[in-house]
Amino acid sequence: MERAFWKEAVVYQIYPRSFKDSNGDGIGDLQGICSKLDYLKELGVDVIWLSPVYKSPNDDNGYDISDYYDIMDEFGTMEDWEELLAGLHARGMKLMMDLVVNHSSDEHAWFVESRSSKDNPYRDYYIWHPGKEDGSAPNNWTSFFSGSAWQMDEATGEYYLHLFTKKQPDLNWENPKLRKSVYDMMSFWLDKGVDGFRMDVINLISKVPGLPDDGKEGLSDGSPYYMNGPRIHEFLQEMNAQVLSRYDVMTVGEAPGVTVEEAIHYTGKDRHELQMVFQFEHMDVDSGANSKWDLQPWTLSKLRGVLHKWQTGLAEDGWNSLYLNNHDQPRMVSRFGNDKEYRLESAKMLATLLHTLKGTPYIYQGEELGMTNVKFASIEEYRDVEIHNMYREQVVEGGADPGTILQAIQTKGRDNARTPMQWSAEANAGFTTGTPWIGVNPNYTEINAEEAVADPGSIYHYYRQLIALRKQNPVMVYGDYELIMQDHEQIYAYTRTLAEEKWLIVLNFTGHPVALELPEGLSTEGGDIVIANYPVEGMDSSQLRPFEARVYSLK
Ligand code: TEU
Ligand code: CA
Repeated sequence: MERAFWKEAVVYQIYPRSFKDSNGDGIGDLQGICSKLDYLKELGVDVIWLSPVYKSPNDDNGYDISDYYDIMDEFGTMEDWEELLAGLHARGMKLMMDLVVNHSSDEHAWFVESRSSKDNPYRDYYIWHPGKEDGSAPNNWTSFFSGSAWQMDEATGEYYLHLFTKKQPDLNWENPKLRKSVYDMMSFWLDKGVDGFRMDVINLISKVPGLPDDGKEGLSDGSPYYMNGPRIHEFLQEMNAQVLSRYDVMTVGEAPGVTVEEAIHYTGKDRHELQMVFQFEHMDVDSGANSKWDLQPWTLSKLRGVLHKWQTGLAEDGWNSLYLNNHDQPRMVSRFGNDKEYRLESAKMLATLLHTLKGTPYIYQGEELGMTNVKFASIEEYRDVEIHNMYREQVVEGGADPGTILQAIQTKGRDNARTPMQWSAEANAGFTTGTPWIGVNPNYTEINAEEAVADPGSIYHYYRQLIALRKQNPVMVYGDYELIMQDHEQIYAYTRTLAEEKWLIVLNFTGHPVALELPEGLSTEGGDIVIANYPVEGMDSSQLRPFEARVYSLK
């Protein structure tokens, strides 16, 4: 067991646009965050991961960066950012910045140069290709955000690659000059005192040479040709040698499509690449084979199967990141809990899972309040480019039933996570004095931070307790994970063991009481409850109540 700060830490993700508006323009900003630092400190989190705050035309809310060295106008100035960093450091917290270097904005100076002529010195900062003989796109890859991943550019008559929107051209990592530019930029921020990076879709940066496709007619998934591509480990090791190893930093790479075997290559002790990756397998348990919009019921067996595989897969080498939602996912309590009859219980149960699996927990803003999915009644109320592109493709061009598609958006759309943080029962949930850039979830009158902080039984206080427990109990961080009752259809149960200390975690994933029968050799007799989401008084050791969660320290 090698101890490390980043294993013991709890991370809190801020999506700045939706966190807190300080000047009434309806958009969250850096001064807004500065005004909430004591709230974060009270919660007890150690690290803030800040979604992008760099200059951006906001085609994808900051994930399209037009200047990596400057701050987005709507969010404030470099001075505001420095104040934020100093405020965090003064409170003993750290700051992880989002590093978005698979692509930039098409408004970045590099791209403006690159597209201007074929012999421009920045031409090879991006991925250009002539069309096929008939003038069609170079290959059949789809963009993550609908349609082809290629866009024809009139200036030079060639196509450029964009795995995300047209306004997010992919950077060419084959070009050593581009790599050097990225490393210089990372050093700039690290020299300013940044404590780490969350790296956006970092496992997509290496594309198979020649950019082949699967030969099928029509658009097709190109991910086999760019996910965990041929030079990915070389690039990350180079980045590590040239930048990361010179600083004491925390790193997590977002890695859609990553397998356990690959994750060990990214995060293994002797690999000198990253500390953690965000894997996506547990986010796929309620999707059909083709798309996240193809709604499928999830089962506990499926969810547990994935989590268990990752727990055991990274037990010896590598390290897990743990998350149940973020700015791209629906709210966890609406997805895996019950946001109606058992919102409180199920949010706490899921929080227990998040904090007692082995790995580093990542909390997404509002999760600690049990914020829920929103149900906007019409497509016009949604803001996300992914949602609008998909709607256009499916409904406007494809003739799909608008009601069915709207339901998929209400269930899976990214805007579920992006409604303003609910601070109080005041107008606009206390997020802004102006008109919020996206609608506030109408349930803010009941679900908000002011209420939660005042109520000792709230989800917020349960998170505080879990975070505090982590600081006092190394078993929560370093204890070995072992699954028990592996086929149970309602209960997820496991133990964590470190030397003499053995914890038992039992989680009822249903809205019904369920009998609790521990396997032979395990007994809660004489054990203590470490934390639970129902009062300890009246606890029946033979039964779990709806969404009940208990953590025992066994004797
Ligand atoms: O997301 C990349 C990604 O693969 C997904 O999470 C994606 O947003 C989701 O599957 C869509 O269904 C990252 C960022 O987290 C996301 O916000 C950006 O839009 C995207 O990269 C492009 O930068
Ligand atoms: Ca603002």
